[in-house]
Amino acid sequence: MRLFKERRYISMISSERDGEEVTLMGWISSIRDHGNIMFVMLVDRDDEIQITVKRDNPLFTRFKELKEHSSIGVKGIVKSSKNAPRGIEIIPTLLEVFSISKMIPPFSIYSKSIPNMDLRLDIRAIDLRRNTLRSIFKIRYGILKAIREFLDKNNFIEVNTPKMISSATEGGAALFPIFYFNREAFLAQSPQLYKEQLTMAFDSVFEIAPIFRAEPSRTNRHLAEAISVDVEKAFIDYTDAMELLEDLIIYSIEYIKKYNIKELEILNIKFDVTKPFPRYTYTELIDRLKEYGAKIEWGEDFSTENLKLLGEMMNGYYFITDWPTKIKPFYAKPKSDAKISETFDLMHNELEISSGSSRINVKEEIIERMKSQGLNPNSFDYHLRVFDYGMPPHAGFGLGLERFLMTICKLDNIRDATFYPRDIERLTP
Ligand code: AMO
Repeated sequence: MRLFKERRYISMISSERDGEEVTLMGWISSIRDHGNIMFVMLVDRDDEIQITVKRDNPLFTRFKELKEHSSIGVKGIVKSSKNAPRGIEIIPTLLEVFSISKMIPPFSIYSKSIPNMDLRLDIRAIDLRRNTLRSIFKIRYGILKAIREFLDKNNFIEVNTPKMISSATEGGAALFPIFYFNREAFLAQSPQLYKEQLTMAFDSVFEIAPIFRAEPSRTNRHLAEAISVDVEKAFIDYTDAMELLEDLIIYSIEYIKKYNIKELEILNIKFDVTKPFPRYTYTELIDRLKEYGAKIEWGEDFSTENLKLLGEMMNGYYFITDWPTKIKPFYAKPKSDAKISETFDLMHNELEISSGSSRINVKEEIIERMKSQGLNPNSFDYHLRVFDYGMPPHAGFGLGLERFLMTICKLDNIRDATFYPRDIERLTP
């Protein structure tokens, strides 16, 4: 269609184009009808513009029939106007109606008050027209571009690993079983073992892909399907991996500060993030929590209440290092004092956004660790096999993309950091 070819984005229209004829596409965000004059706001993916239709305009009666959310194309003359938003308006000369909306959403996507999450998710594509949400997802895209650019500059290559797998990597509880032809298989909880293997061929690898966790409870920080940024590198240990992760976080923040200025303004976000991020050992924090009167013993994972307490003590990003070996996965490398491991979590206040470790690269040691966690080494034969061919020392981390985005955009609910959230109660849309 000719009209489509002529299309301009609203953000390209400014008072410099005064008098020019332009073609715009989008949907109607609001209509103000004053009898003899109508103001129709047209939005597209990044901006909004006023279309002013007076009674003497031949299109007046056709504009009268339109409803909010309808999708239209408009050809018109750009006119400077002091009273219009952004100082410009469009005087229409042609109207193409693509789709008249039949329903009014059960909430206004333009109001500041945020309606019930489930109501919004039921018509997510409409909810995503909300300016704040569109800003969040543009920042998400900025972060993805930054991560790829950063890792590319550091000589990583992007890989893809199977999402249908035969055995658990992150503990058995949170697995999704699936039918795989005539046998049982699982959705991958992480690309852990594959990314480790790939360091044998490529040295430095990363993957940005879904991970699946059958989380039994509905919380504001867990999804059943999340995106993980997995990074793995040969010939480094967990201290190098922490530095790499820290640099990746800083690089991403600098990137969006440069390329997402408008979105950061809409969300009213300012950053004050510098490195190095503070590093605390697990043992240090247990002692601190105990001083605070918290109920926790060395060897236990932090409960939600204890994480809240930690969140109150901290300000921004920090690492928790050197975790008890027994509460970390079998592939994490124990220190010379085998009770403690070369592991870390990157936290932001009370939220864990990444975890990583030096990995075991000796077959007998990893078999030992599997057994001590009640896992059957035979079901990992496909993985253990490659240890016989020169497995290098290596380390890496998994960064939860949605959780990272939550810390950037200051979101309380992880559902606003993903397009179509999946949780125990939600499998649609
Ligand atoms: P872990 O299980 O800690 O480690 O996961 C890594 C990061 O992924 C994110 N994440 C989640 N985000 C949303 N919903 C979930 N249900 C969810 N589960 C995990 C978190 C978390 O910090 N293989 C290791 C990583 C490694 O050692 O390289 C792993 O999967 O942000």
